[in-house]
Amino acid sequence: MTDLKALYETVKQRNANDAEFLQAVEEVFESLSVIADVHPEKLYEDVLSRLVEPERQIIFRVPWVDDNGKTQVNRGFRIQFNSAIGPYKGGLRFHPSVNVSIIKFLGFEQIFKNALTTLPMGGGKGGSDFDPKGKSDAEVMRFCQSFMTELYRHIGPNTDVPAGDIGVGGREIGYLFGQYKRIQNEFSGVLTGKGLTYGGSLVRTEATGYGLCYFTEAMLKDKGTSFENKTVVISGSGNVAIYACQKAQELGAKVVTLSDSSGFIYDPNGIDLATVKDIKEVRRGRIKEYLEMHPDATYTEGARPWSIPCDIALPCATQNELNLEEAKELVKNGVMAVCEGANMPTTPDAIHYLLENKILYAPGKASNAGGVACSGLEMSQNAEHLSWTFEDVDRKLKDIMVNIFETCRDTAAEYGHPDQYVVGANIASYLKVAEAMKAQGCV
Ligand code: NDP
Ligand code: 2IT
Repeated sequence: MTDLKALYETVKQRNANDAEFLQAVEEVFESLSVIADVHPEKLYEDVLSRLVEPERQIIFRVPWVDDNGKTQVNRGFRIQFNSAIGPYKGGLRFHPSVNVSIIKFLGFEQIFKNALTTLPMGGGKGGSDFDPKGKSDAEVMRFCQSFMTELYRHIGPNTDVPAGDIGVGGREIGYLFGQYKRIQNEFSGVLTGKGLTYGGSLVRTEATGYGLCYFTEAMLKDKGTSFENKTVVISGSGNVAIYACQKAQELGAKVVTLSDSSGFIYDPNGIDLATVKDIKEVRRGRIKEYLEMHPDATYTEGARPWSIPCDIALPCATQNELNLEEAKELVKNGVMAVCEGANMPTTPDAIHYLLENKILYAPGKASNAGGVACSGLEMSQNAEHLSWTFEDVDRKLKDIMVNIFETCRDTAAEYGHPDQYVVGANIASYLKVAEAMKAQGCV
C-alpha cells in the first residue's frame, strides 16, 4: 500500500525551501489519506510520486529599461506541472513576493482545480517578481514584451496557455499577446483573459468572482439558505474581490468590507462598488481613497477585515491571509461559511478549526475555479473562431460551478466525510488525473 507519509517526507527533502508548495501538497495528501480507508487500490504510488514533481520548470532573466533609461532585471518563471488531461493551463502572477515555491504551489493547485472544471486543461503557473505598482504603462509594456520574448518558445495554444493572476489583468495580457503574435507571426488562443476586440471571452473578467458566488450559492441552497440578507466580508479589491462583491450584492447580500495590502475599509451601509471600480480599475489607486466619497465608512491601516462580524467570509486577496486567530474570531462572531476566492488563503490550522466548528468551508481549488473554467470556454471559442453571448458563457459558468459543488459534496459523502468539501475536491480531482496518468503509462 502506498505510504503517503514516506512520500511526503521525500517531497519535503527535495523541496526543503518551498514552504507554500509543501503546504499545498500536505493538504492534498491529508485528503488522499481518506482513500486509504475506502479504496486503497486507487492510491497509485507510481502516480503520486510523479504528480508531486513538475513536468518542466523554466526560470529566466527578464531585462528591461525603465523610464529613466536604467536597466532593470527581474526573474521570470513558468512551471508546467502536469499535462495528463490537457495542455498546461494557469495564470501568471506579477508580484515582488513571487518565487519558485509560490509558483510551484499555484501550479500544483491548478492541476486539481482544472480537473474539477471537467474541461480538458492540465496544470501550470508562472509569473515574475516584477511589481507593476507605481510603474508607467510604458514600463509595464516593456517588461511584458521582454517577458514574452523568452516565454513564447515554451507556450502555444495546444501546449501551454497562460492567463492572469495577481498583478496581471487585461492591460498585461494585451501587451503579452501582442508580443507573442509578433514573434510567432500567429494569431491564436495562446493566452486567455484577452480583450474582447482580439479574441477574449465575455464574462472572463467577472468569472472568478461570479463563479465563487455561484459555488457559494449552491452550497447555501443545499443547506436550505441563500445570500439573501446575509452580511458578507470580502478581502482584496482586485479582479476577484470586485466581481465577488458585485454578484453577492446581486444575490441579495450586503457586502461591508474590501481591502488591499495596506488596510481594509468597512462600510456598514454596504460597499458602493462604482466607487471601488473607479479607484481600482480606472485610477489604479488605493482602497483608502474610498473614504473621500464615503466619509461614513472607516479605514483600518495594516489590518485584515476578519474582525468584522459577518455571515459569510470570502477571502479574495492572497495565500495565508486568514489564520487561526482570525478564524476563531470569525466563528465567535457567528460566521456560517468561508469560501475561498484566492488560492490557499486559509492556513491549515484555520481550516481545521473551521471544520471542527462545522463551518461550511469551500476550498479555493473548487470555489475559485470559475476563472479558469471561463478561460477554458475562451479556448473553445478561439478554436472554433466564434464568440458566444454573455448569457451563454454565464450560463455555462454557472452550470460548471454547480457541478463542481455537487462533485465535492457527493465525493466527500461517498468517502465518509460529509460536508468536508475540501476532501471531496481533492479526491475527485486526484482520481481523474490519476486515471489519465495511469492510462498514458510512465511518462
Ligand atoms: P489582483 O491583482 O487583481 O488583486 C489582488 C488583490 O489582493 C489586491 O487588492 C491586492 O492588494 C491584494 N493582495 C495581493 N497580494 C497581497 C498581499 N501579499 N497581502 C495583502 N493583500 C494582497 O489579483 P486577483 O484578484 O486576480 O487575485 C486575487 C486572488 O485570487 C489570488 O490569490 C489569485 O491567485 C486568485 N485567483 C485569481 C483568479 C483570476 O482569474 N484572476 C482565478 C482564481 C484565483 P494590493 O493592490 O495592495 O497589492
Ligand atoms: O488561479 C487561477 O485559476 C487563475 N489565476 C486563472 C487561470 C486561468 O488560466 O484562467
